[in-house]
Amino acid sequence: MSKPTLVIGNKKYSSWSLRPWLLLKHSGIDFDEIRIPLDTPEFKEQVRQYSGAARVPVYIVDGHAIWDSLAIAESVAESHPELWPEDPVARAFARSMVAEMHSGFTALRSELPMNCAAHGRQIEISAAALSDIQRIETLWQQCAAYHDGQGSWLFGRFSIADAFYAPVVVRFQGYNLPLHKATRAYCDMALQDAHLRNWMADGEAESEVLDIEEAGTV
Ligand SMILES: N[C@@H](CCC(=O)N[C@@H](CS)C(=O)NCC(=O)O)C(=O)O
Repeated sequence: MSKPTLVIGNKKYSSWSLRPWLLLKHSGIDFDEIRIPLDTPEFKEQVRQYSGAARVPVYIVDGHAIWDSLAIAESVAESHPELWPEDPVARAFARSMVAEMHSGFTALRSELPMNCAAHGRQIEISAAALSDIQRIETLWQQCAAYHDGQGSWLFGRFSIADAFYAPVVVRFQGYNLPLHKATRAYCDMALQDAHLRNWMADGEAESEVLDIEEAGTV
């Protein structure tokens, strides 16, 4: 059997690519990476070789493509059930907040692009983006009720919820935002994670600059 492959976009900007990449790393799965830079004339043609949806990420296992970050996460969790909290109530909460991330937070996502090269930038945000941030802070606080007592991630051990909110951690360190102490503590812990640090370092080293993803002032 060949090694699985994850097709990703720019590490600097591709928040949807970061999610499966991080959970694969935390699962100890050995995989190859194919990086297709976003926003180029060739992007669609290149990514269509792997998925008709023409978006990254795409995960290829035994020649079969799994596209969309949530489908990849659920597929990986079939052989790595520890990626979800063990307790069914905690697991349902984790699944709900992952689904909410996957389908929502549009103001946050459009006004505060994930940018691994941004650190503490000044930015003006709308009431809608502030409301998204407050909702995320509430969710993170609510996770404490389901903590398994084993670590500092949202549910204790690292889970798909941490992978799905990792781009939010990158955003929260990228822009100067009014955040609760508990939010900062979770972000500081996550930013110490060796895998997330590697991704961010690779992203920061990338030479492409996409104006549409650049927000805030240094
Ligand atoms: N729902 C998809 C979203 C994937 C997505 O929008 N990926 C972006 C990069 S972060 C992309 O491929 N953009 C290129 C395009 O839409 O042309 C997922 O969860 O994987």
